[in-house]
Order: sequence, then structure tokens, then C-alpha cells
Amino acid sequence: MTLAIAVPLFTRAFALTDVGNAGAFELDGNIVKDATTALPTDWGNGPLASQTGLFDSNGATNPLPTGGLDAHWVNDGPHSVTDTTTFTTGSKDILDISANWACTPSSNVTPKDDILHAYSYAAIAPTGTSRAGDLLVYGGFERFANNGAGDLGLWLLQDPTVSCVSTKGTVSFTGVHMVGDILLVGEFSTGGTVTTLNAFEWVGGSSPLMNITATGGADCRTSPAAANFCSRSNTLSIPTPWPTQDKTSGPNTLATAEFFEVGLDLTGIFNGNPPCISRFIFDTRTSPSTTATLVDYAQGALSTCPTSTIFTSVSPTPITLGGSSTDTATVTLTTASTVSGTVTFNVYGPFSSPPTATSCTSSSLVKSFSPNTVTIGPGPSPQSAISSTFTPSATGYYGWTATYNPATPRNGNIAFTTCGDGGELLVVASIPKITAFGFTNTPDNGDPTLGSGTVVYSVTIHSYDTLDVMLSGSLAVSGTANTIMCTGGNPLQLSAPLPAGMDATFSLTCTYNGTSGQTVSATISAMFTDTNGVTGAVSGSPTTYTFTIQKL
Ligand SMILES: [Ca+2]
Ligand SMILES: [Ca+2]
Ligand SMILES: [Ca+2]
Repeated sequence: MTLAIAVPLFTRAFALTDVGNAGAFELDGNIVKDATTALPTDWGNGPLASQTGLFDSNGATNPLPTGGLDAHWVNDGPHSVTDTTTFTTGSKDILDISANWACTPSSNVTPKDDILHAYSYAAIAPTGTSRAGDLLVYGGFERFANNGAGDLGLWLLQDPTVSCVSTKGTVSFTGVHMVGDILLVGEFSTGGTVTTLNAFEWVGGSSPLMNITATGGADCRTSPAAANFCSRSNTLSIPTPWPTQDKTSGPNTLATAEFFEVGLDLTGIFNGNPPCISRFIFDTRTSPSTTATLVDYAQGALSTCPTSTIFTSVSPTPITLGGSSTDTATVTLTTASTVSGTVTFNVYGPFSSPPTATSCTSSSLVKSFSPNTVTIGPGPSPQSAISSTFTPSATGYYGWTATYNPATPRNGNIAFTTCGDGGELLVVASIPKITAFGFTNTPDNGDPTLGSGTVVYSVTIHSYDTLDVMLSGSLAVSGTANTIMCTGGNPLQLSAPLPAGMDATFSLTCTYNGTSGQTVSATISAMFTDTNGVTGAVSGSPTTYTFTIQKL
């Protein structure tokens, strides 16, 4: 007999907290992904395939989960190797960057302040959570030793040029602060509890750091649900999924309070309009004060806003006058983000030669069409938008431009094509023209007074352009004369190809017989169809020639 025993499942050793219970990330004080569902994610891989985190065992970025925008893993160790990114004299949070911050190499960083690895992640909060659609940013780092409380800072910077590396001597940082940069400063205890987490926004001026601490919490385990930021440290010894060596543990193991991670809801902090973050700097310091002496740092990229590119294609081109064309703009974003906004098309011309970058001016703008603004998206990158139909009223060369206007910075930056760009040229060709339409009358040429005779009609249609067309239509002879007989058929069909720049000629010979006052009349009705299917009347068509018999 088999005894069935119900065993409760304890699959989570840590509470899976996240900032604002967003459900996007495990702010749980460890590095590996515990959840076996797609979300929340964590920095590193757990043992199961369903526990694939942001980075593999070498720190390479795995495919990002739903909502993921960007993730970076930075090696700032090991402790035994000279660190080329440590702060030196004068570097302070309250000072702007390039004018005051400097770095220098160090081979003896204070063990408890030596950063081994740091990582960053940006994501859009998943649907179905209280923070759905918000921009979330996470950071984490490992330190070499835990003999003392950990004091840290995290800068989220907009200027993508902020950086400093030195292999010898003091080197100044590049880059500057921008209004809206965020600084978190905190302290976690030797037991792994976050005791202080203060937040500041760079506002410039004489007091450049505005304290926004009240909008957040400290340790995620105890911070209010409404908090826009909170953090965790490890309260136990934890494994690392990549090679790590701290001061006291075995390989790939961090002792208590050697790991720190933090999450921020930037949409919440900025009331729905967060700036575009480009860089992060994690630092260690002498205290959680904004005037503390800064020690080690790890720097890296973190792009919360995608970069847009726009590609356009005018079609069809060339066209014949009377035809129409549209421009298709395709917007692509650098991260898996939503394309949303408008595309504004403008047409300039006509020009006598293909337009260049300087051709498109307000005076050459086709104001009857431009600006032509259409909606693009919302939808996942890439998205396309098609202009309204443009029907030029004159022949020549036209230049299009297209500008993507994102709804928000989350949807990329403004991107535009330039006058004269490839794919933005529209050529409008001339329509064919009747250049000769006449007749000879025998036996009394031009004087049809004999009551009967033979008339020979001839028609020439000339192409003035670079486009081949097919001609169609007819030359029909009729009238009130007693008899009209034409050889080769009446009406004469004008079906013939007309190559670019060439003439097409047609003739029709007819005999007639009548009395005074009767008429003989010839009408040409010529059409053309170009290679794009544009059809229209040949210039000068229809035309009718009539003569009256004046028999003496
Ligand atoms: Ca974690
Ligand atoms: Ca975890
Ligand atoms: Ca460093």
C-alpha cells in the first residue's frame, strides 16, 4: 500500500519584493533568478532554464525579458588587480563632473569599498501591475569585504559622455550633470539591512541637489508600497553566477552585506515625465552624505530611451505628370520599444535637377501639400507610416523630407531625413505632346474644291522625357461628305510604344466625294500609359481638323 503525503512547496527562500510591487525584478537580496515564471527577472541565471536572468556566467547579456530596455554588466575587479576607476581628490557629489571629478588608478582600494562587479537594468513595468507602463531602473554591485557598513552612491546620468579611466596619474572626468540626474546615497549594515537610502535630483544652481528622499523607502522589505525606490543587501551568504572572489569566502560566494541592489520607478519620481538616462556610476564612499569622500566606482551604460532612425522611400518614381506618389517612412528604435507619435512629410520643388541638401527652403516648399502629418504607431519597433497622396502639378524633380516626432522620449528621439537623401527623390516626367498634325490634299493640295480627292493625315507625337510610354487612342475620319473611304482602317488605332525622347508618327490616307458645303473631319484622341500605370491624354489631344467641300 502506498501512502500519499502532501508536501508543501517552499520554492522561494527570499521574499520576491520589487519597487512598488512592480513584479518586474527580484529585489530580494540575492543575484540569481528564483522565479520560474518569465517575470520577475534577476541579475543572474538560476539552475533551471526557466530561471534565466539578465546575464550569463560570463556577464554577457541574455535576451531581455518582456519590457526590458537595456542591461549592462561591468567588471570592476578583482581586488588583486589595479583598479583604473577610483575617485581622487576633489570629486564630490555636490560638484559638477568634468570641472571637479577626477580618477586615478589604485592598487590598494580599501577592501570594504572595493567594487568587484556592477550591473544595470532598465525596463517598462509589465501590464497587470500597479506600476504598469512605468520606467523602472535597477542597479546592483558586489564588494570585496564586509568589515563595516556599506556606504554607496548611485548616479543615474543623462549625459552619455560621462566617463573616466586612468592607468597612470590623475585624469579629469568627461561629461556634465544635467537637470534631472538622479543620485541615490545609502548605507547598509553589516547584517545586510539597508538603513539609509536618500535620493536627490540634480537641479543646478548654488544648491544643485534637491532632496527627494520622501518619495521613496530604504529596505524594500519594509518600505511603503507607494515608494518610488527601495533597495536590498544580502542578509546571508549568497552565490554569484559568475567568477567572483571576496576577501573571506570561497570562490563565487559573497559574505553577508557584500551585495547591494536598488530599484527606482523613474516615472513615479518624475510624475510621468522621466528624463532619458544614458549612464550609471556606482560608488563607495565614507558616508551616505552628499559631501562624503568618494572611493571606488564602477561605470557603465544604461539607456532608458531608445534612439530613433528613420528610413524613407518615395514610390512610385518617376511618374508622369498627372500621376501621384507617396512617401513611406519607417522608424526603427535601438531597443525593443514602442514607436509612437507622428511623421511630418514635406515636399519641395519642382527643381530642374535633383535636389541637394540645401535645396529645400520655405520658398520651394509645395505648400498645397506640406506639411502632411500622419500618425505612426503605437506599435513595436519598427513601424511605418505612409504620407497622403501627392499629385504634382508640374514636371521636374521633387525632394521629400520626413520627420519623426515621438510622443514621449520613451518612443525615441526626433529623427528626420535631409533634403536630397536617397529614397526621397520624386521625378515627374513630361507628358507626350502632339507636335505635328496636318494633311495634304490631292489633286488640289489644300484647296478641296473639286468635290473629290485624297487626303493624307499625318500625326507626330513626341516624348520630351526620360520615361517610356505606351500610346493608345485613335485617328478617326468622318464628316457629311457622300463618301469617305480610308485605307488601313478607320479609325486608325494609335497603339504603339513611344520610347523616351523619340517621335511616334502615324498616317492615314482617305478618299472622299461630296458636294459643296459637305465636310470631312479628322479627330485625333491620343492617350498614354507610363511604366507605372499612370495614364492620361497626350498633350494637344483631342484635336479635330475639318474642311468644307466648296465644289464650283
Ligand atoms: Ca536580486
Ligand atoms: Ca533572486
Ligand atoms: Ca573601480
